[in-house]
Amino acid sequence: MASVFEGLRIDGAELRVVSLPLITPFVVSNQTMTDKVFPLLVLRGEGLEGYAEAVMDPFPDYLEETIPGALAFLRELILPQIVGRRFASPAELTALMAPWRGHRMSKAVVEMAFWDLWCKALDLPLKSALGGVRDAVPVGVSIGIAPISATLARIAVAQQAGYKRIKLKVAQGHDLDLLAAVRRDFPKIKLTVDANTAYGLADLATLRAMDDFDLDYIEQPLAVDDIHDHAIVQRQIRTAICLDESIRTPADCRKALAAEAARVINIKVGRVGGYAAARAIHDVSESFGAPVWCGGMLESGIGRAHNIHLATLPNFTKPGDTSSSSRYFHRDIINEPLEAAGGLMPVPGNGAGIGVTLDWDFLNTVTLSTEEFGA
Ligand code: OSB
Ligand code: MG
Repeated sequence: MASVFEGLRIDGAELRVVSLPLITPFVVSNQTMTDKVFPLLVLRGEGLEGYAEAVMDPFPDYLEETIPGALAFLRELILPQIVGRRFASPAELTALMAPWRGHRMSKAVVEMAFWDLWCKALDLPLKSALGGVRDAVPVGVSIGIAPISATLARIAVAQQAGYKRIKLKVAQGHDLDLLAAVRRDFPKIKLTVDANTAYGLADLATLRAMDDFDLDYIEQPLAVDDIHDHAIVQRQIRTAICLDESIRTPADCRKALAAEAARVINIKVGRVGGYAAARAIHDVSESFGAPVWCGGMLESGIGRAHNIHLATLPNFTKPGDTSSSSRYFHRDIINEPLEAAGGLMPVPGNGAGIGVTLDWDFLNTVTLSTEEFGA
């Protein structure tokens, strides 16, 4: 173990693309997903393995990054810089990648896999290394766009399972009637909506009408790059705005909260480029008195485990999107179940790192491509 104090050498890396069929296609305002396709990165060192999955989509639907772009960036630029090199801490790896602009989801998968590997070398749960304070995290569900009757049925199932909040995807024409029907059947549930940038200032009347439905927040109503217009809308509605896509850096978070463009922040470690940025955004939000919650990108068990560890930090006071793996997949690529009970998702594993292990045999059956780097 002494060698860890001199730094941990990354001996090799394995980069796969995995495709897992979704039980139910996921529909949001600007995309429909039938299979969850994602890059999976394994970093090797000290005879151990660190794992992470990347959250960019095949096409640039959610943000600009794409899987083909990420594979090129990882293969040609990042992995050749880090394989064979020794890092004293995850912070040293973050610093190496910091001068490169953008590519946050690609940088995140590398940093996250290294955190897992580093924690395993130190025999420390990831949650402890990050400064987490919980053994289980409160979770809700995110329900995609579907006919109102189907949505009501899915809410009933999630309610019975004990989830602590229901988030509904909304878009123009799939909003006020939906909310009226949901509130008629479920007057008391904790309810939020996520527009994934579907609205503009011209929709102010619709957004204002959402005040009638006692929503905990409206997530990302306007464009990715529009903190200014979010502030205009926030001044004219009572319901809190929560920002997701618009917050990529701690500075974005500071500017949004200072401008009162939002009162709640969604943190996705992949969107913001890794744990260093995610923790800084957590801290900036706390300094403004703004609660945060952990978003999701329909991750497999590897990304889901990372999300759960992150959500143990103290200011993650609202339920996150990291619901049970069995809601998404018939079979996951990890050996351990990641299942919530009573709206609480236990932190996986008592051991080191992310606390879950790969089911390699099943993984091989859902792997589209594999590339090896180094030894
Ligand atoms: O905006 O939070 C989002 C899924 C894909 C892309 C964007 C988002 C989502 C979700 C799903 O809301 C959250 C989850 O269940 O993992
Ligand atoms: Mg969102």
